[in-house]
Amino acid sequence: MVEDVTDLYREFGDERLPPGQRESSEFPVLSKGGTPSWDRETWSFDVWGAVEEELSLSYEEFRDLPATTQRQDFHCVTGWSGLGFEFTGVPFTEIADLAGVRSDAVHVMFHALDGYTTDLPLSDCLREEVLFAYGYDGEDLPEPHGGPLRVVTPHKYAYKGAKWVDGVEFLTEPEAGYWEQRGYSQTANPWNEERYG
Ligand SMILES: Nc1nc2c(c(=O)[nH]1)N[C@H]1C(S)=C(S)[C@@H](COP(=O)(O)O)O[C@H]1N2
Ligand SMILES: [Mo]
Repeated sequence: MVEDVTDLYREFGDERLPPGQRESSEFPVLSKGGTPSWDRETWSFDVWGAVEEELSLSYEEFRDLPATTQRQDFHCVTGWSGLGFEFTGVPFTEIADLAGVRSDAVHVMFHALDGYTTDLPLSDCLREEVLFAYGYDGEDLPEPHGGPLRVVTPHKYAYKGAKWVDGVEFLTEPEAGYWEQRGYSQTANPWNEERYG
């Protein structure tokens, strides 16, 4: 079953397409560097920081977690939006529940295989549409798009969705990720055009 969350824009604005965005029929690849390689045997997904129990899950263990398939929009800060992409993955809330987020956690840093990081307030992560996605259009997520695992954040500009994600750090105070240190917005709400911090 595919859950359609393309109406989430109603929480933020009147138009599905955020201001200053144009619809793209393609799904372009945008990375700061090349596509990193990974090894199914040694890959692990780690959760640490302000949690009751730190996690380290193998690829198989991660794939055994409860998953969902959603139709979502995708808004790149450079101005293109993809409408109605289908992603399959594990909800952020599932990981948060497994690790037990401590009451002093307020912020989250995502870590990726290419050294990329991106941060969000915890409340922006604890939403049903924030997924650790391993599937796209019913197939394994292509590696240039972040396979084996990426984050999707349809309520935010897409730089908040770390491709090749393999770590989540819960923080007791905000820290800035890769683009956020270089002037991009920490909150990144497309309907408020929060492109720069
Ligand atoms: N690990 C990692 N994640 C990343 C990036 C990156 O360079 N490295 N680029 C970000 C940016 S700016 C965008 S727009 C989206 C692009 O995702 P796509 O290549 O699947 O379109 O990934 C985001 N996540
Ligand atoms: Mo981007």
